[in-house]
Amino acid sequence: MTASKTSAARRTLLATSAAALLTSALPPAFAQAKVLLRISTPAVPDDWHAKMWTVFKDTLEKSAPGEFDVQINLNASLFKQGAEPAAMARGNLELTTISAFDIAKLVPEFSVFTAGYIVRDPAHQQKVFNSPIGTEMFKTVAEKMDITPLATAYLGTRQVNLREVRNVKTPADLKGVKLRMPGSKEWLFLGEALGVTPTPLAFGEVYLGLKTGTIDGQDNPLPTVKSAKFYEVTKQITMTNHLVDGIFISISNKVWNALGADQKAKVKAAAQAAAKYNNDNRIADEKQMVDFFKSQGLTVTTPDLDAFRKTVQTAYLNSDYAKVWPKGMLERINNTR
Ligand code: KDO
Repeated sequence: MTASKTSAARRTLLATSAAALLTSALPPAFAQAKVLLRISTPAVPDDWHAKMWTVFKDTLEKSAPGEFDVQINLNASLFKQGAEPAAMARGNLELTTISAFDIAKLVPEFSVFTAGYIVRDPAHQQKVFNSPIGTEMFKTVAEKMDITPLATAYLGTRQVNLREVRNVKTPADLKGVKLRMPGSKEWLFLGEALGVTPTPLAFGEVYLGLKTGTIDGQDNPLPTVKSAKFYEVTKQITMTNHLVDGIFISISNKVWNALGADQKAKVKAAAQAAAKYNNDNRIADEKQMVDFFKSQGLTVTTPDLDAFRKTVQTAYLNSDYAKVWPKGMLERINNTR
């Protein structure tokens, strides 16, 4: 071996052992690629179900330092509202919140949770989804949609929010009102059941629609009416309480199935911490929000709730949706206390 070849070999050896030293000095997570968790949601930054993703990220960073690369995308900036399940199926998205309406498109029996006046309140919602009902329904979701629901977040109780003051006592009083609903037939049916003329529009376009008058109103829980600033462009909130709405923090099975048992437990715990943060804050907020809207000059009215309940429930029970609800499911939900 010539002198120059010997010193080149020595340099290579030195470099290799330095790299080996560096690698062995690093925690194992840095030696491997981080697991990418891209999140997409239409939620606005000020909303609790947007802020909860930071809780998810921080919780996971504490329990599994350096193992996950959590990327939060709000305002539907990555995928438009409702397009998330398809993006997950294509492998372009790992995590999102899915509504019962999005699930019902692919798992028709889930439409029982899109029906008005079935889930009674946030506590009932948690009990239902943490009971065997949730386990069974989520199993079907995992099989048919290739996603795993990790936690149930309370979106809030949906109310009717109108541009102009109107005397609304019963569903008949909403006849002809162009009420914006998210754009799928399951959502539009909820609008029909309420007695309005449902008008599909993406969440991000609602503020302008209300401002310009292309729609007469929209329905959402009070915390969303505040965070998306719909109160600036509307004059009335009618407290119909028509849907105790839930969204499900869900992960694509493509990434879920590749995780170890320990990682799965940590991701699930982070999702549950995020949901709890959202739920506690939304529930507290809803309690004191009527005063806020009144202070902003809105009229807040209470309609004949029995009339709304009866009309909406009858519409669902007579619909094709009810035909595919699992036998006895409605009774089981009602009997969950
Ligand atoms: C909405 O578009 O009205 C809705 O409330 C529907 C929900 O399922 C959810 O998508 C929510 O918007 C967004 O997260 C924005 O708050």
